[in-house]
Amino acid sequence: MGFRSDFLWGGATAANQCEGGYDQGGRGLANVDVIPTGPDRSAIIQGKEKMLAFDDTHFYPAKEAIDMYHHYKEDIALFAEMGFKTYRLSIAWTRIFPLGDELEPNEEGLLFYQRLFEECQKHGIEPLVTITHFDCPIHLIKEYGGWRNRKMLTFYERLCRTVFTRYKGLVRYWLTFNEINMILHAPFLGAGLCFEPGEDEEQVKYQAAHHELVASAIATKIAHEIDPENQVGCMLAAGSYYAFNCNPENVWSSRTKDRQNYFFIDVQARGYYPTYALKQMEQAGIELVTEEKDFELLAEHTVDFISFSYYSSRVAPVKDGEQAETAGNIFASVKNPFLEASEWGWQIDPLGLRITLNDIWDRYQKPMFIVENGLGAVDVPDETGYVEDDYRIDYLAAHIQAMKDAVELDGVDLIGYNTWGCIDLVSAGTGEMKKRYGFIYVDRDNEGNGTLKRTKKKSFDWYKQVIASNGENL
Ligand code: P53
Repeated sequence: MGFRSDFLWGGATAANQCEGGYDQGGRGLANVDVIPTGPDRSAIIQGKEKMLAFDDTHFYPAKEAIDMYHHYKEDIALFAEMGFKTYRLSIAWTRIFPLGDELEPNEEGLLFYQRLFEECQKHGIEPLVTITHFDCPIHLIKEYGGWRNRKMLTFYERLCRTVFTRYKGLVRYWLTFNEINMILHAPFLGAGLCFEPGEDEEQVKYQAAHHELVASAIATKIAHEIDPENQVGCMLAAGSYYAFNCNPENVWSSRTKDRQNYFFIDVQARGYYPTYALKQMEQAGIELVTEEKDFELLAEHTVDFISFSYYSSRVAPVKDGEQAETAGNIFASVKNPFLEASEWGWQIDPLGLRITLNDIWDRYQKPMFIVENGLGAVDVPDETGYVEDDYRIDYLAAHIQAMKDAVELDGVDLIGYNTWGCIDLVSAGTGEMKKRYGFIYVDRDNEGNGTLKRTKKKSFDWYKQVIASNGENL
């Protein structure tokens, strides 16, 4: 009983939130570089305000981040010390194709990840690589409008072919798009979309989504052709919706909200547009421009496994609508009175993870991989830099227990678990450093001050023994 013996314990990061070195090694600029901290961030992420270059009045945390570009050996050694079986990271598109539409890749960028993967291999760590984690080259946004343009398929295919070929034998696990449903909530992050005034945003978002879905199928096809050992997954920002109460209207509302997110995974896992989505688009007047071969690609190249992030369950909007909303999350949710929340207002619900695992398993019957989970909190180090983060241990222990229940009591097929931000990094939602998830403290603050020194937190040794006991000692 318990987790499978080859269970993939580990942690996750994304290039733009940890690497820094934004102008090193011939790297080009991406959307994620030019998103500042502060009050303008949210409108930019949603594509409602345009920022496609740096200005003097904002702070851009991704430029240096935690400088993993220069610290990766030290950081991977620390992951290995915890016993990581896997490390999820993303490649920065603009390190490999600085503009995005070149015919030839940038060798220096390719070499950077080659060395990083070799470092993983040296420590017996299996990399899990997200091909795009919210990044889109700025040039492709300016020149083509990001994923609204069908030409993105060609550029993405070239990126995939390049990395699958180059890293054959070093990488076997791939994710095509991070949190693909995020395109609906944060379209500048999800697809490099900036909207023009008066534009039909839903039309643009679903057209871009279609392009990403087809691109994902093409990536899956090529990955399998280049190396039959390759395993390709989709990636959902998950967290099942609850109905606020048993009013059938509210139950229906929660079903509708779940489907909005599952739509993407339905296509990637089953290979066709679900009927409810076709009907909803028709009713909303959304007309997709598609090609015949798109549907063949979708049908023939479904994903090998389903990966997802889970931070919280959600509560669907209420018909008679007097209920308070939770704070601090791109996903709007009605506040659940039965749950406590993090300092950022994200509600904490371990049983919700068991529910979500069961929902996804029942829906797809494909192996699942939790690739993000964790608690963003303010850590206060003592004079030596040590953080006693019992609150983080409590959160993770409760979620691992819930996941164990789903495996042992419900029989879901789960292949791995990665905590988010296993080393402190820049928050995607807010751009803060203060919102920390790591087992490893990084000395850097919201304004970019600090020595970048890495220090193990209390949770470091705790997670080490969780892995060593294959999840038995929580
Ligand atoms: P931060 C919102 C809701 C669910 C997942 O988020 C989200 C977000 C974005 O805020 O994104 C994922 O850093 C994402 C990571 C991100 C992580 O959640 O805002 O894949 O890039 O850092 C946590 O606390």
